[in-house]
Amino acid sequence: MYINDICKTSQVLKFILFADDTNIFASDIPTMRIVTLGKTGSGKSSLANTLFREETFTVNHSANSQTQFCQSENKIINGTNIQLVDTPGFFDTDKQKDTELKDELLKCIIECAPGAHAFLLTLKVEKFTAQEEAVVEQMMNYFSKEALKFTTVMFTHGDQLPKGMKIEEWVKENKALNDLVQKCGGRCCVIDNKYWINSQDQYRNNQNQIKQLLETIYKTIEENEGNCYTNDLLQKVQLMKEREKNHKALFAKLKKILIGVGLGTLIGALLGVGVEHSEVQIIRKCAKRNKVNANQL
Ligand SMILES: Nc1nc2c(ncn2[C@@H]2O[C@H](COP(=O)(O)OP(=O)(O)OP(=O)(O)O)[C@@H](O)[C@H]2O)c(=O)[nH]1
Ligand SMILES: [Mg+2]
Repeated sequence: MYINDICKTSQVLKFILFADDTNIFASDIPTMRIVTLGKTGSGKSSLANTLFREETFTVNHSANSQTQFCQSENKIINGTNIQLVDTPGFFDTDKQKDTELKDELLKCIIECAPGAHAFLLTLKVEKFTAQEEAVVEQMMNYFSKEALKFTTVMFTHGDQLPKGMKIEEWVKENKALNDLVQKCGGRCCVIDNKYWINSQDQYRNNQNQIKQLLETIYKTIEENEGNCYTNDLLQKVQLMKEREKNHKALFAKLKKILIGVGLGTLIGALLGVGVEHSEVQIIRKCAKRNKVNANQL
């Protein structure tokens, strides 16, 4: 059962929010697909762990290393089967890593198909320099207008927020940040994966903030009439997924088809930029060039 089957009324929404997670089987309940996105080290995996309330996702503590793989895990939270796809820093500009990242992005596309119900774009609460602004601008180039309707800006390192200040007030102090949040329908939340664990201050408390985040996501789903973000390519991958249940085999098949397709093109496939027209055509051309049956896609 998918979210759109059940998420149409606010009564059902309340059921989801306050359900008891024990004695629920994953197959009986809706699946909500969430994808973390953002720069390396912005706290994507830590946020995923805070949401899951356990150390499921790999966090990088070393300054030099970074997650090179996409990790997809499921957990029932508040009566919803959450499938969380944690991604590496797809928006980093290290060209040498493009080949590895491309494989990971392909895995992410397979896990996400037919599409995500929510994208969590993570940024740190920190001084928003011209360099940060440029990174955000670059990221925004990949988000289609449609994908932005499913995106929430998630600020990590909330402890850096000046005392007594709410995240919305802090965001308003910087035009570029404010514009970004407005592009995402004003949806933003704050968390501190390290310091807001058992805080007495209700605002600076992770569990309270996770509740806010889930409410924001449920509201987003309701606004999107229960649908996930999808496009032609993601739907085709979903059809392939239904035919080929083994994701490793499907990955090998898609990889063969997509030799020569650039990382940027694949990010576009996940987030919709150009996907309605050029992405699918480019991929079909590649399939032809790589002598793979394009009808597989
Ligand atoms: N103080 C503080 N540290 C955090 C927070 N979130 C993450 N960190 C730390 O920041 C570092 C990177 O965190 P990750 O969760 O691995 O970041 P990431 O975005 O997944 O990084 P990549 O997977 O490499 O792209 C780790 O040392 C975390 O402990 C936060 O909210 N507050
Ligand atoms: Mg990570």
